[in-house]
Formats: sequence, structure tokens, C-alpha cells
Amino acid sequence: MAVAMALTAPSLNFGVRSFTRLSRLSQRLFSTAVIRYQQEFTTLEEKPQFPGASAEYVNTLEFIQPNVISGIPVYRVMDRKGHIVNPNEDPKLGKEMVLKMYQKMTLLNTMDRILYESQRQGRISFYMTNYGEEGTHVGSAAAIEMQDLVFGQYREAGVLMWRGYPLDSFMAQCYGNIDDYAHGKQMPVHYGSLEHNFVTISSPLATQIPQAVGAAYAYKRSDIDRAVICYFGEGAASEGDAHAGFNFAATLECPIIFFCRNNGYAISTPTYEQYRGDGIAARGPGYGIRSIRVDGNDVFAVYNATKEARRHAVSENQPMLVEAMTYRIGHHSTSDDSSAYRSVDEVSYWDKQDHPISRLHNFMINQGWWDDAQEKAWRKQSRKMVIETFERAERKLKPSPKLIFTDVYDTAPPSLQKQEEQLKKHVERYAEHYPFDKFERF
Ligand SMILES: Cc1ncc(C[n+]2csc(CCOP(=O)(O)OP(=O)(O)O)c2C)c(N)n1
Repeated sequence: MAVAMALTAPSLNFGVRSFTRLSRLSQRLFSTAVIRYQQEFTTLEEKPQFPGASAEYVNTLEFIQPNVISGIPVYRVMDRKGHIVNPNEDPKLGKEMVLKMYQKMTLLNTMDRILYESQRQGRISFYMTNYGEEGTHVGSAAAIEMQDLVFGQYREAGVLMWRGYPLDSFMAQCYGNIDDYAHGKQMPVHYGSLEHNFVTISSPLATQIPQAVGAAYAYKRSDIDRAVICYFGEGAASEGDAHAGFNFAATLECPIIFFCRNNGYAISTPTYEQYRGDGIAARGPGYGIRSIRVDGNDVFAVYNATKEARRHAVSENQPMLVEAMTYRIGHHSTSDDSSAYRSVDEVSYWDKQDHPISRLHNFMINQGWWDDAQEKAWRKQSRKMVIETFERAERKLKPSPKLIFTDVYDTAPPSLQKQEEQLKKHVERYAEHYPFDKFERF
């Protein structure tokens, strides 16, 4: 009915061509959304007919005010003492699941401490800790399915940890040893795993956002009930690629969860220099994306929000946006000294008063599921596990230098093969100038 009127309305000659184009597009997207949104031309006098928006006229001049004083509320499930605030929102996860969450969060924290120290001693070249953001990783990872595809930024090691990525693999990547599947080609913390459906991290910020949308579109086309989750920081959300990704996801109706970790800083840049709107969640509705803001230090709130976002994304083929509010307790990376731009008191507040690990710890104590003796034993055991894998990784050789020529293309072109031969000759001649005792043979 609406379409027929669009074609016949005499003063609104959009032409048959644009209609057929729209119709073809809608078929390709397996959806009738384009036609559904077409306006009815029954009130030509009363209602604006512009194709760009569906709205009423107003007769007084008024600019829309951004609402940044009292922003989108922060959804939480438990308070800082680990008490469930509203029983209706309790995900009732059960002891085994909650213990697993706690162990993954604390194991990540232990691994961070040891690898951070290892970098300080020059044993690895670089590291980034996840301090304070463990709840965002584990809560969201637990809420999606293992076959869902993950695109990350670099501060989401807890997602891999949840998925069972072995400690040996974390270490192999950071050391760039022979067990690293990328043959030591990338900087530490640039993890990836085909087996764990975790797309390899790369340094340029936000490039993964439109890529993740493309993957979600492919899932939709193959009609398998899978979602994509794409993580990024609030700083990365200022990149042009974030805009591209959000808009493509909405217009192409893709089953994707955009998961923003809003930790207050992008290196030394505080959020008040990053944006002037109401964080990242407030941008979602502007793209037509359902959005929520959650307490990222509350693992249950993150779990509930991500679970519902996934359900909706897959069943309705719609993107969803979760903004998890948290705080980056650690330095940005081992190349950063954050005391140059923020106070020790500020950091200490989050570390001591509002930490995702202590909050879940309080919850487990309240339930009678955990006690001091268990805490002590687990700390000892997890530390031992990490140190053992760390020592194993350190003893392993680095990959053969010839691997720097592989995977540039699927098959190496003659020019690259020639360079490889040249390097081989060079290192044979000058072998004593290279640390070849630490590498597999050329
Ligand atoms: C395109 C691009 N610009 C700049 C950088 C340098 N850089 C690396 S991390 C970072 C800050 C990112 O902050 P945020 O997205 O908030 O994530 P967080 O580090 O807080 O987890 C910047 C500017 C980069 N890697 N890529």
C-alpha cells in the first residue's frame, strides 16, 4: 500500500528506477526493511515527506541539547560488597560457573604481573596489562557462544583465557618463540587463534570494527546462528573506522555486538578530551543501534547485557552496542608511565575500592563458595602454573629467520625468494655477528 502510493503520488515523483533499486537491495539483504520504512503519503499537508527522516513539523526554533549531565544510566547487578541489588536480575550462574569466572580473572591478573615484570627485566620487548578490566573480558566472553567470532583491540586477553587458550600460547606469542603460530612476527600481546575463533590482533586502532561487521554479514548470509563480538576502547571509537563499522552494521543489519571498554583513558588522553557527548553508548541510537551502558567492574552486569545483546543480534540480525564503564588501573603499556598524567590517589581508588576481582570475590564469600584458605592455595597454584609456562617459553628457540619471508603472500613471488636467498648468503658469511644460538636454523 505504502509503496503503491509512493509510485503514484503526483507531486512526489521518485521514479520507478529508485524503487526497483531499493527493492533489489532489500531482496539481497533478505529483508523487507526498506519497504517497511517507506512513509505513507496520506497527510501531505501535515507531515514532512522528506525521505531522509520520519518526523513531525515544529513551529518554534529549538536546538536539541545533548544530555551529558545526567547520562545513560549504568546497569549493575551487584554492589561493591558483592550483594545482588535486584534479585530479578541475578543471572543465577551456579557455583561452578562463578568459580570458573573468578579463576580466569585472577589467572589473567597473575599472568599480567609476571609478564609485566618480565618486560621490566628486558626478557620480552613489550607488554600491556589488563588490570581492572578483567570483569569486562570474562563477563562478556562467558555470555557468548564458543563458535562466535571475536575481534579485539589488544586489551582483551581475558576473552582468550575464558576460551581455553593455553598459557603456553600466550607466552609463546610474547616471546616470539617457535611455538608462536605467527612465528614471532608481531609485537607481544598481538594474540590470535583460529581454534578459539579469535581473530589476530593488529596495532592500528579500530580497523577491526568494519572488518568485524563484514564477518557478521557473512554469518548472516550463511544463515548460521552465529554472532560476532568486536571489542574496542573509547579512544579507538574516535577513529573513522568506528563510524564506518557502526553505520554499515545498522544499514546491512548484521548480527554483531560492539563492545566498548570505556576505561577513562586513551594512553594519556582523558575522556573529556576524547569526546563531548554522553560517552560511546549515546552514539548507538544515532546509528539506529540498540545500546546499553553497564558497570564493567560487575561481571554479572556485563554477562547479562552481553547475553541479551547476543540473543537479539542473532535472532533479529541487528547490531547491538554495549559500553562497559571501567578504569584502566595499569599503565597504558610498558612504554608508558601513567603517573605523568594522573594521580596515584585516583588509581588507588579503583584498585582498592571498586575492582572487578574483589567484587566477585565478595560475592563468592557471601555465598559461602570461597574462603581465605582456598584463596591462598589458588594464588600459589596459579602463580606456579604461570611461572612454569613462562620458564618453558623462555627456554625455547626463536623461529628460523627464513620465516620472515613466509605468508607475505600466499606464495612467495620470485623477487621475495631472491631476497631470502640473499639473506641466507649474508648470514652464512657473517654468522658470528648474529645471535643464532637463540634461533632455529635458517
Ligand atoms: C590508528 C592508530 N592511531 C594511534 C595509535 C596509537 N595508540 C595505540 S593505543 C592508543 C590508545 C587507545 O585507547 P583506547 O582505545 O581507549 O584503549 P585502551 O588503551 O584504553 O584500552 C593509541 C592512540 C594506533 N595504534 N593506531
